[in-house]
Amino acid sequence: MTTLQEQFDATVAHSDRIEPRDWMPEGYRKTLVRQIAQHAHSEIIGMQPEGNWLTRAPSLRRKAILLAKVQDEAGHGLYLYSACETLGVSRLELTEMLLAGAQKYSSIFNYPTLSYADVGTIGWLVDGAAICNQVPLCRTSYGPYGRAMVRICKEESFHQRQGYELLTTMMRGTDEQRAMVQESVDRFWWPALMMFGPPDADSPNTVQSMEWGIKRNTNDDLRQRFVDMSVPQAEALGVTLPDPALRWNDERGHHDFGEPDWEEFMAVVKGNGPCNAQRIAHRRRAHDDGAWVREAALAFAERSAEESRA
Ligand code: BYC
Repeated sequence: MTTLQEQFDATVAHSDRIEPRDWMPEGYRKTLVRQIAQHAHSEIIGMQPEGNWLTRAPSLRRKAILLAKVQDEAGHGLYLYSACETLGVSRLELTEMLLAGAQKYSSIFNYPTLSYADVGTIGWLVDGAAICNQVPLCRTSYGPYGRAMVRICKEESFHQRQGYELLTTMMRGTDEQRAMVQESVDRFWWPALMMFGPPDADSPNTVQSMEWGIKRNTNDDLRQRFVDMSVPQAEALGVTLPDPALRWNDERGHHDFGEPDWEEFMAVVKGNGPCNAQRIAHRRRAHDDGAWVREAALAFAERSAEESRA
């Protein structure tokens, strides 16, 4: 007779899916809760830097695009919180852990958005990095997470295109607009590379997460893929990526590139980035402002249940 552990191992080895009612090791469940919650929080906090420009969009068309994108991020957060709830933890508990600093969100959203070009750069580089990281997650071993990722990736590719299209339009504009794009790319390039997490040698979770089929690639592999993908896009756009070490390596068949500032990354992850305090304060305010909606929904559900019992 096979043990539960053996059944789990066989499912993972065959790249089949683990589903919510299947037995799973406690470490697997905890790792998933950590990663999916962090991902969900990132989508929700990620609405803030771009939401900052909604009232100052340069045209009705740009405003409609940005509104749709920011709303999509809210949807992504909700799919991911739902996937996480299948692991036995409620959305309210997850939100409280975020607000208490017990769970993280992506470092990238702790940087400010200083010009409208940042909307384009976030679409191109931040959503581009997100796609690179998330396409392999469509094949993650946990069913609800993988299925959420399929839909999210489709929407992310629209997000990336709108960003690239905005930057292309600005690059065809005035010298001042081109300078805005370059300045924005200069600020976002390195933080975008940090989105993939620490170097493999300093990543405590990668080996185990790959064994469990939660992650399908290492942080460094995906970072390399992103650099290789971005270089020709930057050339087509006419911007310079701010890395003097960036060059094609014929032997490796990849671009060599410089080292991100990992001290800065650690500072941001620990809560000391330029906007950490602002992002969490804003999230806490939104949560408090929504208390009456949660109470009303709960009261309505209780009354409906009572009425149907009667
Ligand atoms: N930021 O062992 P490691 C979006 C933490 S949303 C902050 O390599 P792992 C979008 C990590 O949690 C983008 N923390 O970890 C939304 C771990 O901490 P603890 C969000 C980071 O999990 C709106 C420690 O560092 N995407 O695209 O194996 C608008 C050691 O790291 C970061 C996802 O969440 C970071 N960048 O690998 C636009 C994707 N990196 O808890 C766009 C799903 C690492 O052990 N997540 N840490 O203390 C993943 O793929 C993986 O969790 C990561 C990290 C690759 C991010």
